[in-house]
Amino acid sequence: MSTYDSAKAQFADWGIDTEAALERLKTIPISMHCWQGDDVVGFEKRTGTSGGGIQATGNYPGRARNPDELRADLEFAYSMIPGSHRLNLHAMYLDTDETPDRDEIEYAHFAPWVDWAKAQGIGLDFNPTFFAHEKADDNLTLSHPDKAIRDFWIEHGKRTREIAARMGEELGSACINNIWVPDGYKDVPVDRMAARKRLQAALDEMLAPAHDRALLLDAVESKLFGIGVEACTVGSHEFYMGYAIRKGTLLCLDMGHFHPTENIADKLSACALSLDEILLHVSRPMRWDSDHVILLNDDIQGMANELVSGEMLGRTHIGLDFFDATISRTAAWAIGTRNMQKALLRALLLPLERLRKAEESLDFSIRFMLTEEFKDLPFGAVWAEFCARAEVPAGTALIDRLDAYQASVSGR
Ligand code: RNT
Ligand code: ZN
Repeated sequence: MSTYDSAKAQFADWGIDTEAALERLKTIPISMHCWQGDDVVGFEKRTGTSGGGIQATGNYPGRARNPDELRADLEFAYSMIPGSHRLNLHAMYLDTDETPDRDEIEYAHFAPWVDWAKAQGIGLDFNPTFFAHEKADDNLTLSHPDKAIRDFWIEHGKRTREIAARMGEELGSACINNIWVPDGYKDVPVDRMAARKRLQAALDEMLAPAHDRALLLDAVESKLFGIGVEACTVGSHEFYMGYAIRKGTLLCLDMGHFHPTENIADKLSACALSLDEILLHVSRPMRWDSDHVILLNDDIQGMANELVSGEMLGRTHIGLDFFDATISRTAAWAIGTRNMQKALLRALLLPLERLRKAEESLDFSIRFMLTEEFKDLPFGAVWAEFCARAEVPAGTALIDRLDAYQASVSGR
């Protein structure tokens, strides 16, 4: 009997069909973020400033310096990840010899990405870039008191929506355009209301042009605090939660954007009752919004369990948001994305019916015994089978491949 067949039999003893779990896992796309590949630098041919509190730490060799290098790295990373996924692109990753400012970008500047995505058979997601620009140096963009600066960023946002809608059309799959602005104050502001009213009005204007939801899905992402915005973030969770419900946009829950002791998995069902669709930025905050590469830890597992038990997979879009420049960037993508998939697989293999029954009948002893005893089941064998069927390596073979690729790019 093969290792997988033996695992399959063990799960079957608990009434769980591993084949059904594997089939389901195949259908769940993960939107991999382009910015892990180059430390959130982007390809604008202008001297950008980092700004917005977004900065990768480390100087590991092999950073992608241009779109071709980034695409080569992405192709390799996808080939190490079972299943079919998406790419999440930021507007600062344009691929053109032209030098448009943020309020001048057009679809043509991103067309090479779409051609590539078509050839790869993957969908694209998109983001306006409201940081790393001199007009964001005050850590204020859409809520800036200066109307000219607000208008500049509104125009940027409108253009990204047009570009995203065209991407969705070309690829036959709705493109999520996720809005995150760094706006906030280092020290205690006097008029939070005024700032929030400006942000609200700017968002209204940016989102006014109607687009087909089959092509474009707008999302808004909140944050609690960050470097330089310790006292107040204009686009806080409450701000965007209300905004998304009123305007019918997606709400993006970034796992690093809450107080470090908050449980983001717990928020899913609570938010989902008032929202049609949700976007996740799966990330790992360590003491603060540090964007560490995700581990297969309790936070990630808790999120996957909620997605499955709350039946929210059909309306939750899973995106990743981490960046670490102290390790191989392609390994970060491959291992991080695989961790999300492993968590989903484990969630799909849970004895949910029995657990639910125990909880409904207030038999918390059985619930406790089941969850803990279940941890001994051979999940690894089912995961290895998933990789083998997708012709993707696992174990030492995976490590050898990741290591060899890193060696091939470390001379950059
Ligand atoms: C920043 C947000 C945002 C960014 C990316 C690059 O705190 O998490 O999602 O990480 O847009
Ligand atoms: Zn995020």
